[in-house]
Amino acid sequence: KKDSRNEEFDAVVVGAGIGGMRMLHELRQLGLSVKVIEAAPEVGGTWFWNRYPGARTDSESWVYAYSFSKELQDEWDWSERFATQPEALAYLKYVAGRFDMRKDILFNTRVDSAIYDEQSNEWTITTEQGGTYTCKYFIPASGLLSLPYKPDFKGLDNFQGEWYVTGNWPEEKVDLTGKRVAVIGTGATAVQVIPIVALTAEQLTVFQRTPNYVMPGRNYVLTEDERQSIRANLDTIWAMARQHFFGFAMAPAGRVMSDYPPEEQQKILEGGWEAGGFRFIFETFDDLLVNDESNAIASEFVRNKIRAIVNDPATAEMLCPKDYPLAGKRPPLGHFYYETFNRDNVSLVDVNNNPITAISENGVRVGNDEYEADVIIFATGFDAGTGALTHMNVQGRGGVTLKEKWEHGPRTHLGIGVDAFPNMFMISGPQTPFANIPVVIEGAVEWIGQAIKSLRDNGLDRIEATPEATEAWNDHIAQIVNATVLSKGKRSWFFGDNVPGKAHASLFYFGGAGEYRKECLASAENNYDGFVVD
Ligand code: NA7
Repeated sequence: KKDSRNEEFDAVVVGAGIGGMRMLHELRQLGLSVKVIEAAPEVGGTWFWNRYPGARTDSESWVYAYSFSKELQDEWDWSERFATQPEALAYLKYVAGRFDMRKDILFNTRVDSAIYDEQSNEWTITTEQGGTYTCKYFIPASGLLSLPYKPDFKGLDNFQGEWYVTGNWPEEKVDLTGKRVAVIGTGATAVQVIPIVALTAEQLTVFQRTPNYVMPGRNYVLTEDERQSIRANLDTIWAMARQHFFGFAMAPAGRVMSDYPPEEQQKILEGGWEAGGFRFIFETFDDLLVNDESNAIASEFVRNKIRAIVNDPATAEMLCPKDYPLAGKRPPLGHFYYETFNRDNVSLVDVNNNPITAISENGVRVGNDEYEADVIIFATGFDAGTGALTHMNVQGRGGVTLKEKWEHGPRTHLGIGVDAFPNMFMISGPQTPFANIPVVIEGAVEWIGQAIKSLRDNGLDRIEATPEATEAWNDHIAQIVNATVLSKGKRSWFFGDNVPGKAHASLFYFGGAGEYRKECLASAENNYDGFVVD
């Protein structure tokens, strides 16, 4: 059934995940009329689609949440240190109900195009379902990791078994009991999938191209005492998270590696390893991401842990990353990940030098070898940062599209605006920080809300990034990332290197979420420096 509505709003937001929902709330507070357009039948974004076994947050649950409402924080209890996908989704559904959001969300609707008209200074959004919506402010909150990437292996059509993509996992339960399962990929997603699938599958074969430095998650159930203590300290927790480089409620370690003798270094690293999660990186030494020697010591520490955990020495060596530093790729959090390779029903296949050549009728083909499987799970990542945006037909002034504009990598100012795209504000757009996402989102949403309010209060109706500011932001981003180990990874999706043909460019601002917030506020305080407002 075609939806031939033509409706007008102050703002159209794309996506009802963490970003779109939060934006809706902010704009309503300002009294704007808003329509949120969402492809799924429910809110949740990432947490709606990524229902694969083992999916959970890698941020501690109490900071993987909204901070805008004291009541909401009082009402909600997290049950574990790292929330499971069902719990993260339940939270977002609760928020949608609590703030009566669904009445402004159009579900099961996918945006096809968003076109700016200079004469009317309006955006026209069309959907695949045939609807047309005009608005002044176009706000994509379409996600930084929302368009799954699946390699184009030949032969998949002939595969006799079932296959799944983790980022688009079916709502119905997938029963893997007694099946021979192949998992392709060993990124943050696969690292969550593998230990859970291993528990029920008859046989699990993992195809690894690049090994990762997997940090132990050390998840636990929160006790009532812990929950009360978190609640009592929320102001401090959020203040810490807003200042932290990656948006976590962690304080700097206050020390660097070279100030300590080797035995002390190992003791401190051991403490971080025991603390679990990203605390190994952020609470041990402050120079792991910027000093090659410090990083090398921490990287070797992780390799030695892998060697100690994994019984078979050949498998252990295969699991050890050797040709790039810790944090050169996004480090996954594991929940008994390395231990899983000690199970009799789990095997690891190195496809770095011998790539997967095809999917056959019976399984995965690597050169002349065939690995039989009843089920193949593609945990092969996302077209990160820009993918969701360039796959919509977004046209700015003069008909230029985001896709054309970003052919050689994204160009934005503050990751929020793009020159030639007036009144478009991106949430979690490329060139914003990659960090604990809700913290980054809330900062962006507040900034966008203030910008719109400021336009309105001053009788203005257009804001647009300047080309000069856009180039400067791009240079700034490149300079920062080159001073860190993040630029020394292999096929890192931080740089678009995981998708064949995608331009190599930093998709994120790695100067720290706290610094980023300051840069955004400085622009606003300086009459929206870097933007033309008229
Ligand atoms: P990632 O981190 O991009 O992982 C994808 C994995 O798939 C990675 O191990 C890839 O190996 C592997 N891959 C991709 N293409 C192939 C081919 N052709 N052959 C073999 N292996 C392949 O995605 P995730 O979903 O795990 O994580 C993304 C983020 O989402 C995560 O960090 C969280 O922030 C949420 P490669 O490393 O490219 O050699």
